[in-house]
Amino acid sequence: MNDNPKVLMLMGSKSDHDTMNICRELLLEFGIGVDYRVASAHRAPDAVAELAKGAKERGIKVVIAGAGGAAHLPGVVAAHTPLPVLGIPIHTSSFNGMDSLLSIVQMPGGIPVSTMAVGKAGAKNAALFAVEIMALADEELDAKLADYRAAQTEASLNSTPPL
Ligand code: RP5
Repeated sequence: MNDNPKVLMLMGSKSDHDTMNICRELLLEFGIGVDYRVASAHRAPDAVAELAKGAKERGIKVVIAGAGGAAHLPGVVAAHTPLPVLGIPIHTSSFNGMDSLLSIVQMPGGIPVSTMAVGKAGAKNAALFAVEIMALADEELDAKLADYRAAQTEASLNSTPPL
């Protein structure tokens, strides 16, 4: 939990933490407060609805939801809030995350969820996507994002193939 969270991060199970924490840590690097919780759409549906319904009023700007398998959490959250919802499909041992991906991506028209890549790349990109959204109205954050991108480009150009 954080004093002034701008991003609400929900995951279906504590078993999603290793992936979701990549996102949390990157948001914290950008100085963005995060409310980080387990809230399962199936095991605790009323709590999920309550968190989603109250998010905007308490100053949350973006919701990031990660789930695996029958991954209904991002869609259920989106049904209860007008805030942008980013979905992270957790990698699964049963179907390599294809189950999570299809559960999150195929939303009915009218209730959008922005679906990230499966697994750790998706967690990283969810953080960056949230930063991009918030940077539209925050010049300081916009400058941090530009620095991040420049450093990433430099690191990429300076890297060499491991021959
Ligand atoms: C989903 O079921 C969770 O998001 C998790 O990825 C998956 C398995 O949960 P556990 O059985 O490990 O708690 O709801």
